[in-house]
Amino acid sequence: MGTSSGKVLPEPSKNGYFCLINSVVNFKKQETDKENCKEKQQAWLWRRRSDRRASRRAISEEVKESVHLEERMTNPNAKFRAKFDPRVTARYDIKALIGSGSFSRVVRAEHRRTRQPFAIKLLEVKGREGHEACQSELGVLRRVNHCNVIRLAEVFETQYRVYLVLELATGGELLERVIARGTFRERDATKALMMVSSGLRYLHTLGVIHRDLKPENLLYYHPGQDSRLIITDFGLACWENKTTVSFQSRGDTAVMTQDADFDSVDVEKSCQAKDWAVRTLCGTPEYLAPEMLARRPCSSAVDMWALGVITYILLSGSLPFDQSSRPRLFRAILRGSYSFHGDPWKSVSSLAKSFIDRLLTLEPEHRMTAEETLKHPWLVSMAACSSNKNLHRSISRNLQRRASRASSRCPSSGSTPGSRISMRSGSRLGSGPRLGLSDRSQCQKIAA
Ligand code: PIT
Repeated sequence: MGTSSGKVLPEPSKNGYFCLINSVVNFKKQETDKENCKEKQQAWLWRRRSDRRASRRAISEEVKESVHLEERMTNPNAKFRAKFDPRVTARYDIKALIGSGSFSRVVRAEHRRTRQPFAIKLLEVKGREGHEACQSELGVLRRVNHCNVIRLAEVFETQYRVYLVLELATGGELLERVIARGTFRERDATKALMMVSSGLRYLHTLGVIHRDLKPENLLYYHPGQDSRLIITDFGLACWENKTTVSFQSRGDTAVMTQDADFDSVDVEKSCQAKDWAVRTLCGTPEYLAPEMLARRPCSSAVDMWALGVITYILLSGSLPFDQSSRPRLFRAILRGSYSFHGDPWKSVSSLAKSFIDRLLTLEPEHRMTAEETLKHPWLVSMAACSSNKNLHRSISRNLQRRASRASSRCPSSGSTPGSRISMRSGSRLGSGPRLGLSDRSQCQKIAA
């Protein structure tokens, strides 16, 4: 490193030296050869200059290469920078990798002209399946505009990659913040849930079902106390069929049937039976609604079930359905068998428990809607009449316990069922599993 093209010059070609010596020797003696040699000299000088230029180019390439190598060794971000289309890098300065999976990466970037920060999600799209999944995600993102839902600024598409320029959320995941605080009371839970419910009410009114609601998909916009909470990751989202979309079992294959007029293209693209496999085979089944497991009609109520699971976690640091094997876990979900036993449930108000019960209701038609959650007395009062007990110690202890159990069961992937209270960056719990982006992308691969 540090080689400068001015100091280390390339060896001139033998021909070049030969011509020079030749011309010096003969210069005075043979006037007649003067013109001849002049031409040769010029040719040599030209060659020498071009040799030098070529060598300089070679050196500068070498220097560049070694700079790249060193950058790659010292800066892990250099590798993914190369993955960006020049159109994207012309407009955005790629700063750092903030999340990655098998087919997607999220980077922090800065708009070169306005200096405004953004998150760019890079999706590797392969084959028809990949394109369709991506178009469906894009279709949803292009239409949403709400303070509790991630906003899309622009999109760049190439044959094999799609770049989603999104608003940048820097406040961390919901559970990260719970852990980071010294205190956590029911009131704090209601604040967060109000924002999620508000985002969900908006999505459901629009006809969007998120279908992958979990704590790691809920990000704070900024690190301040008053930050809004944002719903992200629409990779499994679909448009709700206002009539009925049902899955009928035909042997091993589930077939989607639809009753009446609706935007069949979108629904067909996203609400396919294969999504069931995606969610159950390698997704996060702890948040799956019973009707999804039973392959019954799927509606926005599946998000409300997931919100019930999230509320349970938020107040206790543990999962309502926490069986160590998938068959047992699925059975528990299908029966709706959960309890409020153990720490810290004794200290949690019955209003909060009623909120959870109204969400973890087996029949989707009887489950609270997003609109109804916002009218539930626990949320409306912001837990004013509820327990003011600091639940922080029990919550973090339960989360910590789960993280260490998960990592001892499956140290590398953390993909054992029952291990899924995850934080994308896992910074606080250290050994906790990291799902989120990587998990979903992997599933799309398996399902395709
Ligand atoms: C951020 C910060 C961050 C992740 C994201 C955004 C990801 C957002 C996202 C991911 C999706 C999607 C929509 C948004 O469909 O750490 O600002 O898969």
